[in-house]
Amino acid sequence: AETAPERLKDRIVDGDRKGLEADLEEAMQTMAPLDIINTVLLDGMKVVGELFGSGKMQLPFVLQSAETMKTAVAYLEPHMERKEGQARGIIVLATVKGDVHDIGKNLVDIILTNNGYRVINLGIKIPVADMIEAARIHKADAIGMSGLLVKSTVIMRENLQEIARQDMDLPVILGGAALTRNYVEEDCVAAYGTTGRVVYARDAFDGLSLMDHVVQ
Ligand code: B1M
Repeated sequence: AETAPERLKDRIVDGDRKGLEADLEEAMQTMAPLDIINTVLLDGMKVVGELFGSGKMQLPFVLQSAETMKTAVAYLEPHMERKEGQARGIIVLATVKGDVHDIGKNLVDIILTNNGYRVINLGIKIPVADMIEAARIHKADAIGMSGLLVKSTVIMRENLQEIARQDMDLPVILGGAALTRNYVEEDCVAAYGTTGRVVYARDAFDGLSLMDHVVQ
């Protein structure tokens, strides 16, 4: 490929980390780090998803791509603009039980952190009890759940029922590729029993504006 962004996209698809940093440096001469992630790198992951979904790519190679993506994001992160000042709010963030996908969740973490929020990132495969406990301990303003499997959308709805059962009335932000706005706004809202307290984030920026909205 000719340009650094084109090479970076190929690197994600091929899971090729050799020379990654040089290409990232070159791309940063003309693009902001976040734009590199959102256009170039996520474009590459999209191709990976399509190849995997159609059986043209095997799981170990998907893992290589994911590792390359993570390395690239980690390299770019210190170069991102960060809003200083008082913490604007606290969110407990987790990938739900049974789900290991964390690239999207970690992007949400970076974007919220860079915009003044304190993020308690619990990691992957997190049972709802752990989210509830962390929210209590840290006096969180919101809980954010991520999950990419269809199965995870069901878990999210169950988690909401459990949070409601615990008499917690925190806003919850849901995100991940298998979710639809309709599912969140109908089924999940019904499960939680409160309107306007469960919201759907299409992407990480949506997560930020929702956080700005729920924490006032
Ligand atoms: Co998996 N995987 N995977 N995978 N994987 C998908 C999700 C899949 C759609 C691929 C496919 O078939 N086309 C498919 C799910 C099918 C389904 O459920 N219907 C799938 C499968 C089947 C599996 C396994 C079951 C495969 C197997 O073992 N046979 C297995 C599951 C293991 C488990 O979880 N128990 C598995 C494993 C893996 C890897 C480990 C190899 C790797 C993950 C590595 C990692 O994350 N550390 C992996 C990957 C990389 C993918 C794809 C290719 C890419 C996911 C990704 O990182 N995208 C994925 C294909 C796809 O999604 N179409 C796929 C980039 C990321 C930035 O996007 O996370 O969606 P995303 O985040 C977005 C938004 O959704 C949103 O913001 C981000 C963008 O700004 N967002 C939030 C996400 N969370 C949010 C939270 C918020 C707000 C916004 O607030 C709280």
